[in-house]
Amino acid sequence: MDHISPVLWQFLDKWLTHFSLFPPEASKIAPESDALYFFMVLVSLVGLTIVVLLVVAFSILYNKKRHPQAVQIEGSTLLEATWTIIPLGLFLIMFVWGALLYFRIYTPPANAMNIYVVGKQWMWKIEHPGGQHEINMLHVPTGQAIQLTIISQDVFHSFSIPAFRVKREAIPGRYTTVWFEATTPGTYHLFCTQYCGTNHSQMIGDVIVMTPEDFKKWLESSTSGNSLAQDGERLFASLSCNACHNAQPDARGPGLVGVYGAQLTLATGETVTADDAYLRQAILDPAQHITQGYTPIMPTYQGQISEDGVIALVEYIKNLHTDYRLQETLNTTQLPPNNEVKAPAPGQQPAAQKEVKP
Ligand code: HEC
Ligand SMILES: [Cu+2]
Repeated sequence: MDHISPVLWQFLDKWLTHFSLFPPEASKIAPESDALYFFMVLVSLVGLTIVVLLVVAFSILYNKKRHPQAVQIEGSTLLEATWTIIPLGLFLIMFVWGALLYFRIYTPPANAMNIYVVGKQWMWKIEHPGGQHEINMLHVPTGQAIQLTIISQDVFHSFSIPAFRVKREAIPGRYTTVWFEATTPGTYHLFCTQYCGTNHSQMIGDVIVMTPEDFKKWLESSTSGNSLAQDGERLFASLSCNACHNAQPDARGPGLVGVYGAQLTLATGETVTADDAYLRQAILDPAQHITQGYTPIMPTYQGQISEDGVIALVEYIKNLHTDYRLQETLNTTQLPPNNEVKAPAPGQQPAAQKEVKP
């Protein structure tokens, strides 16, 4: 932190890390979060010292031997104003400082790389957009904002990386997000910090921070062959979503191309932004939000698709930038082995719609 003397800061940091009171600071936000924390500890210590000094001083100065007869003193506006305004000012500093930090921690930058995290009794499943899956491990590069989209498959969990000063609840039925930017390559602890059943204490893992080059190598060596969006594409076809969402003029469902991030008008006249959470709900509980101009005919898929499946579908819809992709999904439930689907040559009609298997 630049507003604290660098020497003092390094001393504090080294000392605390050395005594394991504090985890290392391995993300961009960590020193900032610590600075606020130390400020609060400092204010508390000063307050504690003042109170202790006054208690001791008063009990000596005004004890019964010196003052057998108590004298009542009443009213001092100056004194009362002082002990009101100074703490108020200090608390307001903490409030504003904390709020600014909070908004930074919970508002991912637009260029953040998204990674999905599914918590379940008792493990963390990590899914990279490229289709790399990990269990109780999270590989990330340095110098890149990483956004985590977190959900639980069963009970409440809490995803925490102390070295990054990052923690977020994993809630069943709802996506939550948090982001960080790792600064130092290394291995850091990953915890579930919410008691979630018998083996809660084993719901731990490692975050492996790598240089961007090493991370690229890791991504290439850990690929499962299919990206998440490709998994989603298969699922989309095998669940016959394309019976209604097929970008045809007479389609019974709205087109899904470019829907991610768009402003949708609902039948109630409200507008909503189609983010991850909205897409998830649109699939699992379509009756909740009916899009204007459509009848509520979409069946609910609650209980039929796992959280991993929903993530794959959401990732597929997110990556639908052209109708062509949707047409391909229509044409086949089995993608070509290399998954390389060539775009149609300019002027050429996209592949015609074939019959969709029921
Ligand atoms: C029987 C036809 C039908 C099927 C099958 C169907 N949908 Fe829908 N879907 C609709 C209709 C109609 C709407 C618009 C009304 C609404 O919001 O419920 C819709 C809305 C949506 C939306 C919200 C987007 C928007 O613009 O409103 C998403 C996302 C979606 N569907 C995804 C899917 C997925 C994924 C599947 C397969 C698992 C699927 N749908 C299966 C008919 C269908
Ligand atoms: Cu847990």
